[in-house]
Amino acid sequence: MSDTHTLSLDDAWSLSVRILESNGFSPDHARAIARTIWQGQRDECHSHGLYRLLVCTHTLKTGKVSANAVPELTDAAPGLVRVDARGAYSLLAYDTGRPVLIEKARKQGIAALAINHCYHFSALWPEVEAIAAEGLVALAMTPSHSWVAPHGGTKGVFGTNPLAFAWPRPEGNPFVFDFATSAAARGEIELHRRAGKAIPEGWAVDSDGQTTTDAEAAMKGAMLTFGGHKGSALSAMIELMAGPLIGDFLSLESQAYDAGAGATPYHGELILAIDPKIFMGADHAVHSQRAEALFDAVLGQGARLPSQRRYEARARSEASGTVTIPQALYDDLQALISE
Ligand code: NDP
Ligand code: PYC
Repeated sequence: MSDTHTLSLDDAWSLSVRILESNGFSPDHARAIARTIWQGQRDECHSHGLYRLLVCTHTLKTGKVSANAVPELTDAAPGLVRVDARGAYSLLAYDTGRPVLIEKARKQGIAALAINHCYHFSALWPEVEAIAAEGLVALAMTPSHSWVAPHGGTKGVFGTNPLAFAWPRPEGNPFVFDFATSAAARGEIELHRRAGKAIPEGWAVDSDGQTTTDAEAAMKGAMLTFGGHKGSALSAMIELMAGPLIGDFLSLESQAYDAGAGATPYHGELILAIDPKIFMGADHAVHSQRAEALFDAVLGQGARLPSQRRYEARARSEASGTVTIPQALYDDLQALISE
């Protein structure tokens, strides 16, 4: 028997919605969650693709996340829209706040969306890409659980704290990067554990503070930041900007709130949108071309842009109309369908 399973893109969508709805998520939440999971799988971001259905349904079973809370939007200031997710996953809150964020950024050049009281499991690139599709520059960040040791330490303080950025381009896909500020996303370690594979050195230390390549020991110990003290400082910035600044939890507080349930992290998210037409002024087209020269200088020497792999994966999935996942994951997903 093959150790992989191929599904059509349509079946990946309907399987995701069916699992989420049959486990109790409201249709609106199920669709908002399924959209980001489906996009992740389509772009071969396996740590935030169909695998996350296991995480979302587990979190629902812990009784922590709301399956049906309706997000509450507040127009907090000319440059700030807040959406209270009211204890649900972040995606519906993001969908609720994005149109107002875009309108505000277009009106005054820059605006922020603060999402509060949300469970957050998703990749951030779908969010910044959606804002770039409107011609705006976007930056998004969020804490998680305190799995990551500060540079020089061995105990978790920071989350895996992703940072995502999108820059709209005159032609084609936007320039997008999206990375955890840990050496790798927690999801990558989870996938290594599921596959019984060793993790690379430099990702984590065990509970005695010793470097480890054992995924299980890494999950019990502490993850490490990317780029040493630089990733550590960026991670601290994300804690502050998407934590206390917006009146929400740090990763340490999210971990304490979890109280061993093993649920998705619970905290806030900060998303900024900038209208380049307002910032660049009358010479917008000229400055936009200068940005293109930067990308040409990268590509011209054989280096690649971030998201190039992802866009190629997207084109491949769309051409074949399919996605492929491990058979063991497919079996686990089938077991999640409750009638
Ligand atoms: P990766 O290290 O796989 O990739 C990070 C970024 O670097 C991507 O934009 C990637 O583009 C780019 N990149 C990779 N290799 C190169 C290269 N050789 N040259 C140029 N660019 C390159 O991601 P992470 O493991 O750090 O994160 C994975 C996902 O996990 C992210 O989407 C993140 O949002 C999510 N996450 C979510 C969290 C949450 O709390 N919600 C917490 C932590 C992570 P490409 O994709 O094209 O390779
Ligand atoms: O992969 O680090 C991760 C992660 C944390 C929360 C969601 N994904």
